[in-house]
Amino acid sequence: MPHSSIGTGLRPGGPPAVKQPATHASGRIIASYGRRGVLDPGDGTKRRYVLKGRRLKAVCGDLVEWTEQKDSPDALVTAVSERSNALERPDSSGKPELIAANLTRLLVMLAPAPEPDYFMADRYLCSAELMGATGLVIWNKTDIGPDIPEQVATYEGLGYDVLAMSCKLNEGLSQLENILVDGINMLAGQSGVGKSSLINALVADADAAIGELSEASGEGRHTTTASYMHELKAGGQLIDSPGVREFAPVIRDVQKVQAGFREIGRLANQCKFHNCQHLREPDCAVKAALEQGKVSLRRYESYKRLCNSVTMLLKQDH
Ligand SMILES: Nc1nc2c(ncn2[C@@H]2O[C@H](COP(=O)(O)OP(=O)(O)OP(=O)(O)O)[C@@H](O)[C@H]2O)c(=O)[nH]1
Ligand SMILES: [Mg+2]
Ligand SMILES: [Zn+2]
Repeated sequence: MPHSSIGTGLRPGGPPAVKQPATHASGRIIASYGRRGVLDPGDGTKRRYVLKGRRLKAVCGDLVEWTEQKDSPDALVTAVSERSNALERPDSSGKPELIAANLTRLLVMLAPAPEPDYFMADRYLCSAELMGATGLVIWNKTDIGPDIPEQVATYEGLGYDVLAMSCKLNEGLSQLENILVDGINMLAGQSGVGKSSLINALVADADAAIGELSEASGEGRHTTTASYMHELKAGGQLIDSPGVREFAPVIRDVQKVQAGFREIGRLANQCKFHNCQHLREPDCAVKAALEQGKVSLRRYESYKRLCNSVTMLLKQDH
């Protein structure tokens, strides 16, 4: 190869040399909206990306491969690695829609205000069980409601970690930081419970990151409109997500709902019928435990509501 051709952009007799794209590099998706988003290449920078091809789907937490593009500064995502788990919800037509992937923990935040929607909390915890992520409950705003309500204490009784804190008073945050240090954590909960406030407290430059995101997506700044994965000061990642009222786990089989309610799943093998749904069957261990006060009536109501919505979804399919 003649030395003189280097740097001229021309090879004698051949087509113009193009800057050789970097071979495939890996990265982690930290924000996604449609075909575009932001990824972390792992070198302390952030890159905007676009997905290659119609079939690829990427969400927060996904590990991807990407290359440089000739005609754009944006990275081109060419492949998404196999996910260890995925958080999904049904879209408006009932089809599963991916929300986040590769989660270590799913944190459900509740507060004295807005009034807690325990059914929503149960649905998130059900998803955590089914996808194999650790479910955790956060009781925020202890400055306005210091006592953990009985319904929240119920989660503790089931073996979930329950953490009380106040973002406003900066109380209880370091305990949470210590739990989140390893892995990818996702924060879920009703609009207004304080998810973004917690992110602001635990992340060094959350505002900057959110600013970047709204710039790239054209959305406003305050109520969270898209998921964003933040790097925590103390280590670990935390995904902030918009408060969605209609969140539900994607379940296509009523028999599977009980696997998301650990106290119900545990009792199932003591029922008379192996396929007992714990609704109207005789000699049901779950109903017996309910009568003895060993299973919370509210949790059981959540279980029934979820069974009903799965049944409705299945009817829609036909
Ligand atoms: N009193 C009190 N208010 C809080 C606390 N944490 C957050 N807030 C307030 O609650 C309101 C909502 O907080 P956000 O952090 O925006 O709530 P969010 O969960 O991100 O809401 P969405 O983005 O809409 O889902 C704000 O006015 C916060 O200042 C707290 O510990 N105590
Ligand atoms: Mg928010
Ligand atoms: Zn039963």
